[in-house]
Amino acid sequence: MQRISHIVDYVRRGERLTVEDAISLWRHAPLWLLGELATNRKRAVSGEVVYYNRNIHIEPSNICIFNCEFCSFRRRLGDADAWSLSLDEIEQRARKMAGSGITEVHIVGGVHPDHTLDSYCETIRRVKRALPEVAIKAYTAVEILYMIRNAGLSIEEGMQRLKEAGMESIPGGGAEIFDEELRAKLCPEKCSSQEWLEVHATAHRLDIPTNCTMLYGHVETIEQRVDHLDRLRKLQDEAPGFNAFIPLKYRSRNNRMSEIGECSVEDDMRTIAMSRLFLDNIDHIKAYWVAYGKSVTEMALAFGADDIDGTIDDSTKIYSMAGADARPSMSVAELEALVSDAGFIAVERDTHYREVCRREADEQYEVESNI
Ligand code: V47
Repeated sequence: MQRISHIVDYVRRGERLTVEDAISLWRHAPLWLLGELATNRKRAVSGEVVYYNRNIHIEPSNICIFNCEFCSFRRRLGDADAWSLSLDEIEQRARKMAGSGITEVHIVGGVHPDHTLDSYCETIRRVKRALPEVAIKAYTAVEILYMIRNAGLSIEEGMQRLKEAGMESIPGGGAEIFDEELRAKLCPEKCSSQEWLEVHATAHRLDIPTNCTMLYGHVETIEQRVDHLDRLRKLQDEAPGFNAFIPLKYRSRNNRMSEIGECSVEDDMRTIAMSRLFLDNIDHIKAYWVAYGKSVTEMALAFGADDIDGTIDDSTKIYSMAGADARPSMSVAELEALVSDAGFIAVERDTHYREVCRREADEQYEVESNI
């Protein structure tokens, strides 16, 4: 405990946690103390504010050439419940949302063997054509690497093409867990940790902001979690551009690791708090309500999270297929109530964490300059 109080003292002073001390704090600090420390850090970054957005996901296909142990979403070409949307269907889906006030479309799916860089770019253009005002957050590093390699381009060249097509930011998926030995067991076919980091570093150098994630609560150790956070923190020091970190709780239904079950809510809270404390150079920690459910998300706001994601409008299947809420959807009133019930002020943000100010009468919105 003496060692812990030394760590707590320097964390309170705002100094950077070392890897070794982060492991000790994670293991031994009482939960209430992690909540207090993380909330103080959160307040220094975003005050009393907790962000949400108005968004939908488009998942063009669940067909994937990879077969990760934890994935409940993936199907093989020809499976009865596989789907693949045509470009027209994607555009129609986007068009249905015209006038709804959404500010972001998150596009991500399986790595389909027939999709190419051109078809990925065309997907973005079609969504942009239907919803010109909306920001496109598209494709995990895993999808990006596959399409760019197949096109015979460098990461930078491929990314430029996606940017020209209208991709404004990149979501954080595909990071899973960086530890090479564990990654080889969980998702051996996926891009390496080094490659994932390289895609995000290249995006940052091209002024494309990205998010980052960690899949936790399966068979990884605390050391492997801290190692994962450490690699993200180093990248952000070298090539800043991560907007948000999203700890993704492993959900156990309908996949090959189901027998492991799910980690406790206490583990979720410790993970959120430690992410806030360790990642001193990433402003936003997102408690993704679709993965956690509403009550755990509300609790996460007492452990340093300052973002809960958005309205979703029943547009993503990744978590429902793994055992979470079957039809994820939240109204703006519900999102705002969740935040105010936790004692914070709900603020609608856009993809770049700028406050969205709406004029009630016509639902027009303006974005405030950087906050
Ligand atoms: O990379 C897959 C994870 C990720 C399971 O950037 C699972 O704003 C838990 O990255 N249990 C995709 N997780 C989702 C993602 C995401 C979601 C919301 C917002 C953002 C953002 C990014 O989902 C995958 C993988 O790590 N995943 N299967 C599972 N059974």
